[in-house]
Amino acid sequence: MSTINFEEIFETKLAKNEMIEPKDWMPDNYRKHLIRQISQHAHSEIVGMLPEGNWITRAPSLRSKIVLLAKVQDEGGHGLYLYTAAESLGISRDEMLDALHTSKAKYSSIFNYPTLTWADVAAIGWLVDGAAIMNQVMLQRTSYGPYSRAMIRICKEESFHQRQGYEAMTRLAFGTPAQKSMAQDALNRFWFPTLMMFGPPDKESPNSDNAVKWRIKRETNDELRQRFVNQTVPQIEYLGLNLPDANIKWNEAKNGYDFSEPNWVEFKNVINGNGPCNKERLNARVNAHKNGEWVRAAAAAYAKKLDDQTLAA
Ligand code: BYC
Repeated sequence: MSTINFEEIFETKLAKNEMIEPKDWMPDNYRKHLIRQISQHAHSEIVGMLPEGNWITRAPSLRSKIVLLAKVQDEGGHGLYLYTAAESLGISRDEMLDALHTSKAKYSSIFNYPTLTWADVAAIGWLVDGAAIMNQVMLQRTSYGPYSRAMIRICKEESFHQRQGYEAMTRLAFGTPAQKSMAQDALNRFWFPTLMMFGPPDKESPNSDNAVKWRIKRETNDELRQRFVNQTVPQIEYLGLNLPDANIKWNEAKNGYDFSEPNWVEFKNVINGNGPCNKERLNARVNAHKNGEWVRAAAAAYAKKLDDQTLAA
């Protein structure tokens, strides 16, 4: 009797660019890697609602308020698709939220920086969502089916988010001198934290080898960071703003821009809980979870009532 070689089937699917689905056999480390990445991605979306949510009541016009409200709601939705994708790997929502609330799980470093002015909201849309798309376009073709499908929908919405930010930045950059200087200040403060979103340099990225081998990532942290800089520098020039890094210079030989490395010591501090807003962000999430307890209890009681009625019928 022949035995089924599950590992071989898994490897063959990867080699043929086929998706791995929840009921397929997969190596334990592949499952763990995905749970880590997808749950942290979900946490990033819901923590990412906070810095911009802070500006909904202070948006400068009714139009910008409606657009920002829609964007922040989309981010809540992205978190939900991603939690559901992670649940299909055998972890519960409660376990994931507990890991976030006890700082065992990370979320994107960028959301630990404050949004001091309306231009920061514009910079988040333009730069942060721009960087997120750069990474997520690649993730649409990631090897795990539910993650890939979630990313296809998320990317469509992220393009609108990036446009929203670029439009707001354009208004400021071509506005009064005071607006232009607000735009410049936001660019200066968000530039390096945005470059950090792509993760540490490849040579210091412990998860990249497996991620590339398993086709979870199709491009490395450094490759995506370089592409982001190449795409964004002409936009800065179009906006008439000063480059936020004196070392940005076109390099013909590599067909891309040279630029300074972000401060990786600062990055490590931020991802280890010591950034400017880490405590504030985590407290906001923990309190929101506590305040939502009655909603979860009511939903569970209602679901039980429906089940009891079905059994009784
Ligand atoms: N921040 O080996 P590495 C959005 C951690 S939200 C914090 O390179 P990997 C939006 C990394 O987790 C979109 N931690 O890791 C929402 C690892 O630690 P652990 C967010 C970071 O996984 C609202 C360690 O450093 N996007 O768009 O191969 C409003 C070593 O790193 C960061 C995603 O989540 C960081 N920046 O690569 C607006 C995309 N970078 O986990 C916008 C999905 C690294 O071993 N995630 N670390 O303890 C990914 O693509 C990858 O996980 C990363 C890191 C590129 C982020």
